[in-house]
Amino acid sequence: MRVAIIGAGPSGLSQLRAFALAKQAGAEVPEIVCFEKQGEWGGLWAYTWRTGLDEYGEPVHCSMYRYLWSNGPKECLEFADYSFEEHFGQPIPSFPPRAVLHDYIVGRAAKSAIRDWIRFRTAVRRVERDGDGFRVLSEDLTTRTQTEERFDKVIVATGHFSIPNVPEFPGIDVFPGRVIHAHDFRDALTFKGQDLLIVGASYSAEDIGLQCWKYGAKSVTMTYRTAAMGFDWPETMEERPLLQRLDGDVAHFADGSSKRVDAIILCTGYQHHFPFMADDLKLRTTNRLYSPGLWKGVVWAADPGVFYLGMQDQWYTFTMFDAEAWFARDVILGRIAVPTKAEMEADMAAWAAREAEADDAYKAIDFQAAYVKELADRTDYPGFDIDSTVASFKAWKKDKQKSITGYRDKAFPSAVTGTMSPAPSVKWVEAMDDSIAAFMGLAQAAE
Ligand code: FAD
Ligand code: NA7
Repeated sequence: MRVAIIGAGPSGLSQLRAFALAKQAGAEVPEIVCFEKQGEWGGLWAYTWRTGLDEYGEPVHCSMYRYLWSNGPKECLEFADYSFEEHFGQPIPSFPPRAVLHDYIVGRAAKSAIRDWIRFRTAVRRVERDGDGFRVLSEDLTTRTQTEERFDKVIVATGHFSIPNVPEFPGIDVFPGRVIHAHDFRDALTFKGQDLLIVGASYSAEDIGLQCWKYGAKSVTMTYRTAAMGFDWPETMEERPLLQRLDGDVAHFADGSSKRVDAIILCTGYQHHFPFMADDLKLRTTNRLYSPGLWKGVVWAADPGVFYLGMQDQWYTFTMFDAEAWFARDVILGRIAVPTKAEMEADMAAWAAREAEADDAYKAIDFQAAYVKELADRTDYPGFDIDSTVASFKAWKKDKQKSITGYRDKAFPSAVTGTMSPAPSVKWVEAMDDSIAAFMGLAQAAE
């Protein structure tokens, strides 16, 4: 049997790890080929300064930026089979910067013999059904050669926070300052001393707005479509109802107010985009907790030889990708039977109904925890204290309400080791250096 995995980000790496551990335990595993269009593994966490198109003319995948600190407690994403303490050799604070999380992700990957399964700088161009298997067309970006191969199963792990959703507003075409989407934001210092307009009211708006405030923007005005985020913002940050139009450099809002701005960042989310998947295999979904058509959120019910990983709106990340990857592996190895279409439909309908009831953040956390638990319980994924992660998530939500600039200074217990994290010795608002060395220095100082 041959299995294609598309993407070597956290989800694809979870999948490779799941197969590697089964092999190590003596199972007969299929031949695996992982296609990764970037030159390195780690997905979004592999930072690049590039924006737009990369050196091969491919859309740049990275949406991350400098000075990005984890926006949730690391204890809620900790791998059950590889703790932070094991990786770093000591307990570290709960909200690490990007480089630390990147080191952790690739650190676990490097422990398994999976790198040889990855074809780097190779983009998948087309996946379609071909009899009892799939035809996969890929392109080696360095040689520009295309290869067509047959696989028995295809696992899509290409992420969904890379292709921007870009709305238009009257007057934006002649706005005299810079207009970018969050996908192309790299360095808050670019906006130092400027009056900044941010469109959107979710994680990107919140974090990029705060970043720009922290690194010296003169003011940050955030404009919302549905509801304000409602945090107790620092003095030079504020929220206003939706932008209606721009007259030159003056933004006009739905409440009749206006504000002169120097630059605009559209933090308006991303699209699930799979141009390489044939129509009948293509997931079509918005950013939600339970995407339609995926049995157990993973198996493409219309054609169960296709799997999607990490396609949910994400409270849980790495742990959820692991639970999904272990589940997909066990379906492929025949350890978990795929039920009839009717049974899959009934199960998906039941989960969709639960999703409809998860109408606030606390219920959404419970929903996703139940989902992760159901999948993990059906495999040999190591047990971890998921109730502790639920408690941490809920405490974190409350911490943010109390202090949007101070929540990253809190500490949480590991659901894997039980160890309480140290508090950082330098507060997030004062920590300007996002390197591993600086963070580990802080971690040591906090002991
Ligand atoms: P990705 O990380 O997107 O990886 C997908 C991989 O597929 C990439 O390597 C890409 O190159 C490859 N690929 C795509 N198309 C092709 C193709 N056609 N052929 C071959 N390869 C292809 N999560 C957290 O837990 N904590 C955070 O603090 C956090 N912050 C975030 C901040 C930002 C700005 C963003 C955008 C996301 C953040 N996330 C965070 C969520 C993030 O989605 C996950 O942590 C994680 O990166 C998702 O992993 P993935 O493997 O599913 O997708
Ligand atoms: P999200 O969470 O999908 O949020 C997108 C936001 O963009 C949300 O507030 C939307 O408003 C807003 N949006 C979308 N279209 C428009 C238009 N046309 N006008 C105004 N506002 C709009 O994406 P994020 O980038 O914030 O977060 C994605 C991930 O990146 C997340 O996991 C983080 O960890 C980092 P709505 O509230 O729907 O009205």
